[in-house]
Amino acid sequence: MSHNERFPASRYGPVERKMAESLVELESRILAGETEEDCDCKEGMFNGLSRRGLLAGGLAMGGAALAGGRAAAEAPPGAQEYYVQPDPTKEQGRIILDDGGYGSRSQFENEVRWRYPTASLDSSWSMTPLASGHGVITPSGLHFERHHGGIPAIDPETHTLVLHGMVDQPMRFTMDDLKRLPAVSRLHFIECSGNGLTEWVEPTLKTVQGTHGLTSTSEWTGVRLSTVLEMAGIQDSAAWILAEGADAAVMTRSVPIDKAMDDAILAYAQNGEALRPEQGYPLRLLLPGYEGNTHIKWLRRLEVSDKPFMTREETSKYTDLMPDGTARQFSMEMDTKSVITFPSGAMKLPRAGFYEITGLAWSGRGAITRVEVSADGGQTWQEAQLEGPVLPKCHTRFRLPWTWTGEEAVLQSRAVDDTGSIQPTLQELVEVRGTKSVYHLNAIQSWHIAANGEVTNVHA
Ligand SMILES: Nc1nc2c(c(=O)[nH]1)N[C@H]1C(S)=C(S)[C@@H](COP(=O)(O)O)O[C@H]1N2
Ligand SMILES: [Mo]
Repeated sequence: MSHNERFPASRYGPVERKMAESLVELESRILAGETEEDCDCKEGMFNGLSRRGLLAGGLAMGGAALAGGRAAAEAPPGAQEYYVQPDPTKEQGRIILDDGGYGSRSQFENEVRWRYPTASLDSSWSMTPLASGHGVITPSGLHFERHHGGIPAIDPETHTLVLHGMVDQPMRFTMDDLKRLPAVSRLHFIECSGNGLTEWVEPTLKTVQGTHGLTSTSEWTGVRLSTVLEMAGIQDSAAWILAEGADAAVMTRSVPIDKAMDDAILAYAQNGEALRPEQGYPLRLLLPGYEGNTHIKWLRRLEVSDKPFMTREETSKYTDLMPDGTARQFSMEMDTKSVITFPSGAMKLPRAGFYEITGLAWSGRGAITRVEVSADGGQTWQEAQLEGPVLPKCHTRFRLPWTWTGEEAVLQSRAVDDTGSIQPTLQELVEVRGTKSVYHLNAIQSWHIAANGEVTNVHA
């Protein structure tokens, strides 16, 4: 199928199409790297990146992975190359704090985020390698990214958050002011509503990193937004609040005041340490379950109002054109969704026999109550086991023991949340949403297992 049919102009604007096309190219280049002669993973289930594939990925990232004096580039990003003892019981291991005291991952682990190869390096995405993840927490260094104007370096000593508009007492907070207030720590996913946008018309990207990698989960720590709103005193007619970032994009979104008073967090920490710069250091807005775009990073201003602000990101962008020509606006809550991460696209099952099928399920409206798995393309379903604790608006790990007979199979997962919302098939979703929008694809994902064990992305 040509890219024009795959990304038809009725659904994809020129920007989305270009982005989707280049992502397809990038993924195939990275996968091609794996077949180079230095790859020892051809027969492996997980089809990890070869070092060469990694370099290709690194170059696509604008050489970033090669910068910083690591000329030899022996160890993968985030790792250091150490001497490997032939028998580690016969000599001392390396000395403590050799790495300066922060630590690094094993030199044998090499998964990295992929960047959507957009035209510019500062307005871009990167995607979480979901296939190699464990449990529900995304390592901070692998959290997906979406930046509209690059990643600013902000000094927390001078950064402030201004709160004004329809409040009794306008306020300005330093980071120290915020850190004195009562804090909460919560696990929540963030998902970009563009996650899966290449997949509407035909199965397009080959890996789960490509099809689903714009969602990640962290433990976020910060002050509840309701705490500072109560301090400032919001006026009776207050209904919306504008959040503004301090990046070059000056990203702005309007948030309903009920959400702001409910579970919104002014987050300054992620997975037990300060936010990563990529995630909005020193301060970001966390709106559990809402589409990623609303989680304003590098947060510097909040303005309370009686109406939404109709910013660019909630009018020309992040709206969904419906079949009747009207647009859904403020489609905030991320829909119930799940995906099998093992086995998933571009892997190869070595032989028939036992495997544990596993994946992630999540809903922006509440907690996952049930995930069912099918191995026959949706004809029969079996309930998977949910790994507890099952938290609201958070990735939930599911598992199901499976014996592969060695015959062709189509694996699918279908999630249900505690509002009763059931993950739809792609056909059901298109019947409701039509063919004119690219955001909010939460359809059931299908992975085809061929008789030789190869796993591919299909529409079933
Ligand atoms: N200031 C600012 N906030 C922002 C953005 C941005 O470009 N600038 N991108 C948004 C989008 S579209 C998404 S999906 C999330 C991504 O958050 P992450 O990069 O931490 O994964 O941040 C949102 N917040
Ligand atoms: Mo996004």
